[in-house]
This record gives sequence, structure tokens and C-alpha cells, in this order.
Amino acid sequence: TYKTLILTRCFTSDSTTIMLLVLCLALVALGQAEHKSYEGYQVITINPTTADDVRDVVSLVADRAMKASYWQDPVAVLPFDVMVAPETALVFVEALIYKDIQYTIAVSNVQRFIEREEASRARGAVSQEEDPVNYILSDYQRHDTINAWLNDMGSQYAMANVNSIGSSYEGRDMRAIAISGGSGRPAIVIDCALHAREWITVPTCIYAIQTLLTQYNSNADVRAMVDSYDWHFLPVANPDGYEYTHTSDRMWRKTRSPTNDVLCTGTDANRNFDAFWGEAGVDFDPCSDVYPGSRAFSEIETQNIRDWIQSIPSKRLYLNVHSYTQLWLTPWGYNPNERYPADYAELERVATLAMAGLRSVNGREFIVGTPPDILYPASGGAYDWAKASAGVKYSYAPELRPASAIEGGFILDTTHIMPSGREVFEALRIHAEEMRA
Ligand code: 0X9
Ligand code: ZN
Repeated sequence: TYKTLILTRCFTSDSTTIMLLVLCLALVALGQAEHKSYEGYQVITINPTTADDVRDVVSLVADRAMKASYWQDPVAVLPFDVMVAPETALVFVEALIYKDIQYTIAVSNVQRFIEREEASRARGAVSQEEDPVNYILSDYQRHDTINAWLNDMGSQYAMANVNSIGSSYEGRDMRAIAISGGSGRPAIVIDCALHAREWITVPTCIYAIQTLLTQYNSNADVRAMVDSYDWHFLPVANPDGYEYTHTSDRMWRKTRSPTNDVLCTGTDANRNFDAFWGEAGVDFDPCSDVYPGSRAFSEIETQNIRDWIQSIPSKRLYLNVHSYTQLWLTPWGYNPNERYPADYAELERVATLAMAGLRSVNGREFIVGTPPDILYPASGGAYDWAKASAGVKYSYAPELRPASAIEGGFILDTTHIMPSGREVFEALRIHAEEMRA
């Protein structure tokens, strides 16, 4: 990349004058400041027919020169999505053809999707002045706007309490909201956007908060939800990464803390929890999107989330919300000792009912199952840790809409915000109704 090029030049330059060094650093900073374009990037859906096909593609993607990255990691022998840079797309596809691996082009130009998403934002966004209630769900809001809105909710509603759970690596305030109509109730804990680019998760979280607060007096279902549980939300679990997707790189996934490689930033926060940390679905190359960090809880954000969850008494449900693929993932994401937790049948029963409800809202089908069965095994995940170490019986990792890369994957028009909010809220309602102590 541009940044790599400049840094290589900086360090191989024989000039040692301070002036040149300053110039180099300024250029590096400039390189970071620009907004990355995905012009000509393609997303290729691989349809493997044998385990060898999967292995071949995994080694292709592992080759850094291929400039390929996963939108979805490979699972067993099921389709998965890989994004390839324009300059390597042809060689990548030629390699697939040569090895006789089936594929389809899901997205022929990622930048067109990003532009469509931006256009939908420009069309749909409403200012707080224009509509002081609904503006918050009219767009993919910036972190500051979300924090200000949370504070507003805290001051407008007696049953809402807003607290900081700590600061991110870059110093952003990680604000959580608790909604409680009484005391001594079991808790439901939900966080969104632990992965920065999974934008649809943020307004889906916000929709749930807003609905619980604004419809308590008018909707009997909502009242029952608030009267039977304490609700805790962290709408932006990875604020540095989230802001970076707004300012610099729409496809950023990780945190923004430095690693031992000067050229590569960030840890995959959903590989950084203390749940068989570093054992599966990770890559110890700090440039990888699934770099698990230098140790479990190396990231300040995952430490804050850990401490926040631990501080909440009698937790019954934890949702670590992701996108995309339309799945309601059950534990274990990875566990070498047992394939399913002992109470798996009950977790599956409630999730299956919740997904029937979700489907009744907009017709979207979500699949229930464990990552090793329906996605891919990965250790260090937040929801495995919440169940195994924080004692949350019902722990899931939902993967929200869309179902596939053809619909845009992580990139979705803002017209999806309200439908996603509504369908997931129905799933929450059923979870609340069906869960047992
Ligand atoms: O890989 C992940 O962290 C999640 N998928 S995503 O595309 N949103 O990145 C899946 C999380 C499932 N949990 C575990 N496998 N632990
Ligand atoms: Zn994710």
C-alpha cells in the first residue's frame, strides 16, 4: 500500500537529516488520513466442493501478495466470501479456475456499494432539529452523536441510567445504558459493533433501547419486557474502530491499538476474550483481521466490556451482536472439551422460537446453530467467555442481515435500519418471554 511504500522508503533512505525524517512521518500521517477507496475491489463467493478446495483458497488468501481478505471465514465445505483488490483479482480468479474451484462474483465493485450506502444516508438522514425523536435511527450515526443521545435518554427517562464503562484506546468514552423498572430482576446484556464495520448492528441496538423507553407506557409487550428484566446495552463496543470506518476505511474490523508490527494496527476484539484464547480461528500475524492480540484481554475495550459484564448481577441473556449472514449463533464458538454446552437443547429451543418470531416480521430467515456446525470455529469470542466465565446461561452471537455478500454484506442502505430494528426486537421479546432461570 501507499503507507507501506512510504515507510519502506523512510527506513531504507540513506539520508539521516531530521528534516527528511519529519517529512517522512508527515507523509505517513497523510497516508493514514485519506479515506480508503474500494474502487475495483471484488467480493468472490467461493463454493468449495472438497476440503482440498477450502485448503487451496485458505493458502491463496494467506499469501499477502494476493491482497485478499475474508468477508466470511471458510467453514467446513460451505460457501464463503473473499474480498480481492483490483490489481490481484485476475490472478486470484485464474488460480481458482486453474484449481477447478467453483466461485461466483458476489460484488463486482465494492466502492459502488459504499457509494450506494452513502447515497442512502444522504437521502434518509434527518437532523435532530428536524425530528428530535427519530433522527437517531435515520442514519449510521457517529460515536459522539450516539453518546449525546444516550445522555439525553438518561436525563429524559427515570428508568434509564447512563454510565461510562471506561475509555477506549484512543480515549473515547464507552457509554452503556441500563433500563430498569424495579430491582432484583434478572439482566439482559447486549453489545453491538464489537467489529467496527458491522454498521447495521448499531442502529439495531439503538432501536431496542428507544423502543423499550418510548413504548413502555403504550405497548403491553414492551411493558412486560421492562417489568421482567433489567436491560443493559453498549451500542458501540469498539468505538475507535467504528469511528475509523467512518473517517478512513469502511471495511475496518479490529480495534485501533498498535501491535508489534509498526505497519499493522488493531486486534480482533472477538478473538481477544479469555475463552481458549488463541487456539482456533485466529492468525498471530498482527496484520491479519483475526489477530487475537498479544494475550487474552490485551485490549482496553475488551477489559472494559469484561468488567462491565461482571459488574451486572444475575445475568440471564447476553447477545454479542455481529453482521452479516443471518445467524443466531449458539455456544460454543470453540471448545475442545465439549461440542455443545450441557443446556444446549434449551438454548436452541428459545433461539428457534425467537427466529420464528423474527421471520414473521419481514420474512428474513435466520439459522440457529454453533459456529463449528454452521459457520467456523473461533476461540476467544465474547459470548463463549460470557457463558463459560461470567455465568450467563443464554449467550448468543447473532449475525444480522443481510444473508449474503450479494446484498452488500457489511455495506447496507439505511433503509434496512428500521426493518432490522423491528425484527431483532421481536426476537428479544420472545427471548424475554421464553427464558427460564
Ligand atoms: O468471526 C466472528 O467473530 C463472528 N463472525 S463475523 O463475521 N461477524 O466476524 C462470529 C462469532 C462467533 N463466535 C465465535 N466463533 N466465537
Ligand atoms: Zn463480527
